[in-house]
Amino acid sequence: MALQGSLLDQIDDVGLRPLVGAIRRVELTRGAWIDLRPGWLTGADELFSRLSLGGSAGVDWQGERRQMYDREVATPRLLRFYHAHETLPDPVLTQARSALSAHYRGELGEPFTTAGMCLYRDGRDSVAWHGDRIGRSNTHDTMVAIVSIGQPRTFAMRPVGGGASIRHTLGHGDLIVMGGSAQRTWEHAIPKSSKATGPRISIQFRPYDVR
Ligand SMILES: O=C(O)CCC(=O)C(=O)O
Repeated sequence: MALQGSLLDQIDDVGLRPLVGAIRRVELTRGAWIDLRPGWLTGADELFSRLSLGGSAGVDWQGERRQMYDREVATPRLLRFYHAHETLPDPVLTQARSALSAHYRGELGEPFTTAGMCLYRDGRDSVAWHGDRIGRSNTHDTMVAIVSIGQPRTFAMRPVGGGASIRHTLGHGDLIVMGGSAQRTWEHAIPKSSKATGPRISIQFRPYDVR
């Protein structure tokens, strides 16, 4: 997988910039909101290299299959889900989870615990419109925080039941947090791209029993 690096990433060690004072909140409809913190993670290209290695040095990426009408097809992205008790594949991800838990403690009332990871190998990899509605997020407000590294991809959101979609281009260490009712009243997707597109990894931090 060829990653075209960002100049900014090349001059930074892997780490985190501050959250306080650097987050922009966008209120959506029906009690949903997003927080945006571009370039939160520094050294994103270096982290990408570490995580995209297979085997013991990186992440044991797994393909998934799903039933589509009468045939089984491969899900178009690779995945690895880290349960709360598992060690995350890089110390900076543990720091990121702690920093998010500390920053949102008052508003969320509980820590982020799990880390879902997705590898989009090129523009053909994608995820269709959905809300993260397994568990308490099906009935309660919550937060899902996503850090994107690698090539930027469109992160699209639209209201459930219809309405204009919004789009943000996320990669190279950008953070988006979906909050309030966003998992119930809005949907999100990473659309396919017909342009030449390098690989992207997203890391999603969620509280217990939200998926
Ligand atoms: O890759 C992303 O940023 C979104 C991932 C996502 O929506 C999911 O895995 O539920």
